[in-house]
Amino acid sequence: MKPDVLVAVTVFPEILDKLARHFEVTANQDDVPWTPAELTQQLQGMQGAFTTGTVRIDARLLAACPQLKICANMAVGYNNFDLDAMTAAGVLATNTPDVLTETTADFGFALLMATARRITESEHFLRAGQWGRWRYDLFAGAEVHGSTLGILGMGRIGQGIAKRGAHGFGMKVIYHNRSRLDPATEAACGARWVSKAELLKTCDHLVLVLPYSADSHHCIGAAELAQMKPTATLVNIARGGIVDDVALAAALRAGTIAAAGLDVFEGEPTVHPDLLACHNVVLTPHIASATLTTRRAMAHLAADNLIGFLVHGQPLTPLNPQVLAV
Ligand code: 8YV
Repeated sequence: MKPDVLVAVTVFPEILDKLARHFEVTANQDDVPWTPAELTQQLQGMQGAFTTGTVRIDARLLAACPQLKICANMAVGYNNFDLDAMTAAGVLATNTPDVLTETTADFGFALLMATARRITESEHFLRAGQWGRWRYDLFAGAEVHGSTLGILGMGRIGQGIAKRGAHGFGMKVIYHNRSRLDPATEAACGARWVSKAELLKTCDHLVLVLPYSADSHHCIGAAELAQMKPTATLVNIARGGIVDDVALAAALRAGTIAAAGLDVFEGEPTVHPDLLACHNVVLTPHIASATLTTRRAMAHLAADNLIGFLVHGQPLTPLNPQVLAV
């Protein structure tokens, strides 16, 4: 008998075909937003779940779904998983590292450029018919090449952004991370480790690429923004909640920093009205990994984790491999 698998979000049809070769598949191709109770209901009898960052897996759900063996996230971030609860319940968690690194780093850089050079703000001005004449300071932004790029969090995506900045744009790259990179990797990234305080006060552009956790919650708030240069830009492609959005909007209004580029938000898809009211912020709907090639690769990796584990006993990218040893 084929194991039962729930695909909790809409995916490429080819992924459903692939999964159907191994599993009895229940899909959510209409993208119905399930409440936790509805998700629990849908998961009854399922051994596997295909999830993304919007699907919360916690202790209460796990207790109600004792037959569940694996949740395969189509995302590298996994703060939607209570990993400790999953491990305690013997449920394997997997994510999709590596396949999105370069695409997400490209987007981080695109957001930095758009923010520093005021691209969307000037487009809105033009579309609104406000462009009357050339002016020497019309939408004058911040220099990117040769400036100082700060990176908070220095995993694979952070390193990709560092390389783009150092080698493509001749930027001085500084970073802060709990653990320092080894000297060879630092050299390859053209990056130098500094304290968080030095990072905040020195950089011209700060990109956030750290995972969300209780430790990183609001790690950029009013106090941190106040340490930055008034000409600085802030880019968040990591997770909502890492930045205090209300404090950021206040800083953007007050000119504490010059501009921000945000792909992620606290409480998304709702965006705080204070941010929507700011002209000096570029806002995108959590699309840093969104090229069809990369999203396809992520979806295949998540599906391959389900097949690898439920059919062959061997997942590709487990987050809690201790579950396999039991
Ligand atoms: C995903 C992401 O598209 O991989 C991640 O962690 O943030 C994005 O690439 C998103 O999480 C899907 O929910």
